[in-house]
Amino acid sequence: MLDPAAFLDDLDTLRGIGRRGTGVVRRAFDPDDIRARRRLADRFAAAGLDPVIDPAGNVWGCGGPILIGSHTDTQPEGGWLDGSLGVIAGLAVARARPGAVSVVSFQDEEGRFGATTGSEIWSGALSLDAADALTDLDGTTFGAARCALPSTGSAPDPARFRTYLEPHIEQGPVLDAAGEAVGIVTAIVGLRQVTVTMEGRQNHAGTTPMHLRADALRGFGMAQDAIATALEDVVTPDSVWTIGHVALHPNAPSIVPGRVRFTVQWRDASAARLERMETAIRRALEDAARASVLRIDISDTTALPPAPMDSTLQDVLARAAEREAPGRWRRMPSGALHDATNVARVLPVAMLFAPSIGGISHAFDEDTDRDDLVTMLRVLDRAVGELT
Ligand code: HGY
Ligand code: MN
Ligand code: MN
Repeated sequence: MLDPAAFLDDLDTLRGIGRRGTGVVRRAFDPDDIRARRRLADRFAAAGLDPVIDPAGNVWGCGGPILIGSHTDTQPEGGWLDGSLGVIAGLAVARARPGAVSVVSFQDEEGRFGATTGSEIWSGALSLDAADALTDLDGTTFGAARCALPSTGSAPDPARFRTYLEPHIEQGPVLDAAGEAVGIVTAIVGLRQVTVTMEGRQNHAGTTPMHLRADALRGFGMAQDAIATALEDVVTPDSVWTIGHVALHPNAPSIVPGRVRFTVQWRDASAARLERMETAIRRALEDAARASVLRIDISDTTALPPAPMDSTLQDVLARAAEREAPGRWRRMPSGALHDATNVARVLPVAMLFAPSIGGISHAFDEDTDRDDLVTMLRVLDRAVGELT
């Protein structure tokens, strides 16, 4: 029997690990992430699942052929539901349907080191050796970080599963604005990202004449404008691009900045448009560096392709949604990235969304009405019933 109270209780308990006010901080392999993963393994065991922490830090509760999950690591300022909802919903359905379900919390979905690193490794798209060389923004490698969470076994073979279902919050405004309870995902957009370093000449802020400066921050400003202009003819209203991380060196009031490092990330549903955006962005960055007399280094591109969801599974979820929330659900694309993108390489996958209040996520005040969380759980359980 499905136990919504136990499900909400488990979500609240997980929220308590790394809690910051209403939100949570559990970066992949930080002490709170590790504490949460170990506790999860215990909860899996208590539910009759066979717990495994694999070498990449993914936590598995092995049971039946329907795999349900998401991630329990967070952004540097994360919400309490992003990722956790899918894992804890999977656990609740596993308890309700013994022998039907396995559960997983993939590691580093939020990209401390890569982008959806744990599921990328499990799906075979990234080797553990290559992952070990990935670094976070402070220079720590994935290989060094994962030593803090010793593996208890190898990851299960994808062949033991039939299906992957990932429940998640929408993280955008559509369902909340429409007063709807459930989203059935049609496809996940693709993402690309580069890290850029622009270098000029660090110098004295009082004595260096303006015309002799090679100011890295000025070059950054020009690059930002150049990217926006270059993309005007390439994008649609649904395309997005973000400069989300900037580090200025040495970042002091009386020093002309000598170096700036920043990320440029762009997302779109079309693989061809992602490619055209990349050409435009790289050219704009080179042009801005030349115009501001700075040296520039642009990293290799991190790339995840757009991923369509399995249409048969979408129909199963849609039937379940119509029973649990008649007339209050829709099919919709996902603008956020998910582990389902990688798992789609090895299994048929589908996703369902619960509304995000005000469309807020990747922020401490991310939230969802508890009735909507329970509705999503019931839709998931009904769908698993049909698939069993
Ligand atoms: O960035 C994303 O879309 C995901 O939440 N990691
Ligand atoms: Mn997520
Ligand atoms: Mn996220």
